[in-house]
Amino acid sequence: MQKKILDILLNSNHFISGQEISDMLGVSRQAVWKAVNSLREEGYEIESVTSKGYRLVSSPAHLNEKRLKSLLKTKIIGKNLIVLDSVGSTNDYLKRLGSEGCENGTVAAAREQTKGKGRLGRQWQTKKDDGIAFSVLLKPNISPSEVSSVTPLAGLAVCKALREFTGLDCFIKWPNDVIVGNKKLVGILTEMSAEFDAVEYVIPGIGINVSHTSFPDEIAYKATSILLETGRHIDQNELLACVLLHLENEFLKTNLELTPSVKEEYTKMCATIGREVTFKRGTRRISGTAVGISDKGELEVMLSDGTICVVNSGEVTVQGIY
Ligand code: BT5
Repeated sequence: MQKKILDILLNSNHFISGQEISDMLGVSRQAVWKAVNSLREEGYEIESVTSKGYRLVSSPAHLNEKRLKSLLKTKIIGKNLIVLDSVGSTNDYLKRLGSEGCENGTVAAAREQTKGKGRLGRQWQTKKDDGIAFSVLLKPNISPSEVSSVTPLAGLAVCKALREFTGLDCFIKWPNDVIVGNKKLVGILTEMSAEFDAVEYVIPGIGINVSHTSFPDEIAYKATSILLETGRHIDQNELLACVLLHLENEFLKTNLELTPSVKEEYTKMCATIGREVTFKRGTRRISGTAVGISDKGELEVMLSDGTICVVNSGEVTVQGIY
């Protein structure tokens, strides 16, 4: 009923009376009034003027399950969608569902994370409604060694979606960031559960900085948001619908394989490739030029003697980026 009233309001650019709506839907005016109030509680701004009726002024810009569902164009990713007001970590939340047999493609998103996780025990920090935090449950028929393609594919999808949606000149910083200039806009943390040679589930978790006007001191020099970069407030539901569509395209296109054409696209969008990088091998620090990614998503680095070294840990320093 709320959904039907919302559709009517979305499709009319003038006032529409409570009587007209109640006639269209065959419900009482009291029921219309109640549903309008519920929509207001969800963040829809609805003007009501005596003798004219109702008019939709604005939709909620923060994550909202109903609105996001109405915008989704995906077939699998997000068909089962959960939007939480607050959660420790969307990755942890989805891991629980994953081990309870929840379906492939389930998405859990949250307006707030109280224990947002980065890699290696680090933190992912955002305040309520400043950023989008979400995770996707994938149940692919691949072996654990093939799971390393998920982060590059997610990075590629998010980078494409952000370019399309915001017009920003975003790039991927191997292995798991999307950056603008030399600041981080997105972080990705992929976790999995596997037994012997079978993957039970893989969960890419993605944090996008949207409406931050500032960051805590310790990350301020290397973090940025869409608002800071564009000066524009955007609807998080529209952005997430766009990101999920791109994720579905990348994940389904190649059954999670990094095919030559995917690698070519990745290389064009990767800020790390073509730069001087430094990484650790045992106790030695080695420098070289990043030249590409392997079929497993590892960074290929050319050393001064022309040999190619493959790096799979994220602890690579890139000259010119944080
Ligand atoms: C990441 O780790 O960048 C992975 C972040 C993944 C976050 C998503 S949100 C949804 C899902 N649920 C979770 O609990 N996590 C995922 P890493 O490469 O280790 O980078 C972490 C580092 O980035 C921190 O140590 C800070 O230096 C910095 N950082 C923290 N919060 C940031 C932010 N909002 N923007 C930019 N940088 C940030």
